[in-house]
Amino acid sequence: MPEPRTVATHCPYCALQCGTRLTRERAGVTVVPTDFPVNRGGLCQKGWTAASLLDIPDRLVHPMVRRGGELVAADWDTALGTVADRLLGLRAEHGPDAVAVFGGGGLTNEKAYLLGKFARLALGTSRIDYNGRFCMSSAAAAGNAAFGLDRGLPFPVTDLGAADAVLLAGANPAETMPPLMQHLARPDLVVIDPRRTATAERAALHLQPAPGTDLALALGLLHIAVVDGWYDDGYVRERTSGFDAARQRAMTWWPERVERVTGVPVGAQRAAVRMLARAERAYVLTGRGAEQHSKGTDTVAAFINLSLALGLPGREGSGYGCLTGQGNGQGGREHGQKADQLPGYRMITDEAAREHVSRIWGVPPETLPGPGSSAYELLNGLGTPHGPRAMLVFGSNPAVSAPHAAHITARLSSLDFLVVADFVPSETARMADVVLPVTQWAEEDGTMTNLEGRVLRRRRLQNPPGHVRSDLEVLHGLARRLGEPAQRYPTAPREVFEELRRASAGGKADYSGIDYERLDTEALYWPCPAEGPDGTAHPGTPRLFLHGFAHPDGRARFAAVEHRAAAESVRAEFPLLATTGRELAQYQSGAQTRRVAELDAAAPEAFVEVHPDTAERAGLRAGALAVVTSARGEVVARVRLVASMRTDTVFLPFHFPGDGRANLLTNPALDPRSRMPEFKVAAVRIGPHPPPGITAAEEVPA
Ligand SMILES: Nc1nc2c(c(=O)[nH]1)N[C@H]1C(S)=C(S)[C@@H](COP(=O)(O)OP(=O)(O)OC[C@H]3O[C@@H](n4cnc5c(=O)[nH]c(N)nc54)[C@H](O)[C@@H]3O)O[C@H]1N2
Ligand SMILES: Nc1nc2c(c(=O)[nH]1)N[C@H]1C(S)=C(S)[C@@H](COP(=O)(O)OP(=O)(O)OC[C@H]3O[C@@H](n4cnc5c(=O)[nH]c(N)nc54)[C@H](O)[C@@H]3O)O[C@H]1N2
Ligand code: SF4
Ligand SMILES: [Mo]
Repeated sequence: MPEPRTVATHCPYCALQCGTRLTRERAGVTVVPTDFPVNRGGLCQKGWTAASLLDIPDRLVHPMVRRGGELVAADWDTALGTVADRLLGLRAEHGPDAVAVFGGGGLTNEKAYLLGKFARLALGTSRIDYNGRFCMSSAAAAGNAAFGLDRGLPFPVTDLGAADAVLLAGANPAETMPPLMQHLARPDLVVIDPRRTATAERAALHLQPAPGTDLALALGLLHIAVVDGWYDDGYVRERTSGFDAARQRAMTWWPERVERVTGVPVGAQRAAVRMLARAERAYVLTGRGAEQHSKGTDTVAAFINLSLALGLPGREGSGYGCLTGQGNGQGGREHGQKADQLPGYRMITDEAAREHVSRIWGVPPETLPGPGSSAYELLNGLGTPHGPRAMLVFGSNPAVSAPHAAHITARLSSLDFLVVADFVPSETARMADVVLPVTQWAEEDGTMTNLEGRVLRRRRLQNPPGHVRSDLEVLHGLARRLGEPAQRYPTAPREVFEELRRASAGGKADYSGIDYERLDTEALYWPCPAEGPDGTAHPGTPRLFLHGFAHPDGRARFAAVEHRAAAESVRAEFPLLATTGRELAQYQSGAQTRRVAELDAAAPEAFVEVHPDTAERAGLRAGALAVVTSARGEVVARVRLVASMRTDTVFLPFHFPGDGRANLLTNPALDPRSRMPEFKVAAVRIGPHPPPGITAAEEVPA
């Protein structure tokens, strides 16, 4: 295919999807930011250096098949033939659910859609889920319950700039979405984070609760709003239901009790409510810090309750939102790679939804399998007597990013057959029996849906190296070899999108009015049905809920939630709480960013943030290696002394492999509704590495 010299596209990484322009120069590809609304000419260090991904030295350029224990180069026919033979064999022996699929929120809408279709039709398996389950599923569950619809931000990011106050609960955008901070320059920020992050540094007020106590804190803030008379009585009566039950729960969370449980002083609690309530326009936003808990759904619900009591959601210039994470974290959850969903954000158990989607797919509705199990449950079942015998991974690196990582790595090893499609030899790819090399962002077309629910074009700048194929071509090739009609799996992204439009029509996430041409010139947010009210093209929906919430009665619902402790508490053996998260220069499991020289230099290894007093008690000094141990495993990380840390808490980023994997510690306790694991709370102890008395030369974590 001819290669354009320059294209307007978007960053390959996070959900902000900053606008960029790529140009091929003699010296290589350059990236410059565009004046796109979310980033307005800004980019973070990852975005600026993204072109390095296009010529990383260990890029996967040909398929590989394991022979005699080693992965060796193979041609596509051999690789795809091997996969099809093994899958057909396992299916014949153990039934269709013997094959599982694990997807990712970095996949384009087209890939996510075709992957869901491939799993249900070509494999006939119910066992498909994706890494978004580890990301914003708690916010999705709480948002659906409260508003009848889940779209990360129900308003454009640029609206934040006009607010007077913004509460950020468990989000650190100064490191995770730096260009977003320009939209938060004007509002007074209230930041809830156990750490004094770069974001907290810029806040008017920083509340520093113990990890896992936000639910008590949010109940306490609602208590103050009610008792001090800050709540919006008219809004509550006209636009919501369930206030009385929620208020009753909050009544038992008086400020002194909240201070005892969370560590947040009464005065700071009052100041936070006052700041939000006095603001003409205000927003409550949650991030992974509030969500990645075994009670993440209830915690988000409690923050939504607060926002409803203050009359924010569905009002111009105010609202509640969740900051989604991955590049297509939003779209990736709408088109059928979630265990319980079909395209258009339809539920797989809904008869009408099955009818609609199966008609588009040209199969009888009863061919569609039912709901499968959630990401962690899926991984936890691999290789067990009734679990999957084989798995295909597209767009995730669970060997590093799944909780209780040593256990999950063992489960991956117990599979009869593992297939990974990736463009780098990730830790998971290196465990595979077949590795399929695929195109990346600048080598493909497609669409992504950003954190605002705005659908964006990803544009191809150049052809891939070597024998690389696109994910769509891989799915096509496999489906054919599994006996599916070839035309059922188009390889042209535009063609897949045209089908996705029809499959999503009438669903909650309706894309039927969107096409590639419109996206070239218009800003389109879903839902965007085929026709507007007056028969003209629908303009899309930048702001949801202004005229009512998505429940049949148009009202938002308070949730009567109660605080509960994290699944694990400190005890003599494990006297500290470990929490985990991100740093600016690394992305997720690090599979991509650890391969970019500038990012690797900026953030080369696992570290643990510790308060100086805690470090002293543990015999640790700055820059030395520590071993952090939980009931599940131990991690080796370099000590950073941070005077603003809570003395009962340590923090580790999860971007590093080997014995620096923070997920060796994390607790896979699941939220009962969202099935989100408790990434943010584990009971641990910390000590020097190697332990005192052993004088081995200091090892650097791998
Ligand atoms: N640099 C970088 N940027 C990224 C990513 C990346 O890997 N690297 N990933 C992208 C993705 S997929 C996502 S999901 C987003 C995530 O974006 P964020 O949600 O901002 O990221 P985290 O660092 O996981 O968590 C945010 C904060 O939660 C705090 N926290 C920990 N425990 C608790 C708690 O119990 N309560 C509260 N209130 N806070 C707590 C942590 O200290 C941390 O500062 O970032 C996206 N952007
Ligand atoms: N301890 C702890 N663990 C966490 C979290 C935490 O806060 N703490 N956060 C969780 C969250 S929010 C998330 S989102 C997950 C993310 O964790 P992962 O799912 O591991 O995410 P990535 O590291 O982005 O892995 C994506 C992989 O897919 C590849 N890839 C990228 N694009 C494509 C594509 O288009 N096609 C194919 N085939 N491959 C592609 C990349 O090269 C990479 O190897 O981690 C979770 N794990
Ligand atoms: S904030 Fe996100 S989208 Fe923007 S440049 Fe950084 S990683 Fe890319
Ligand atoms: Mo995420």
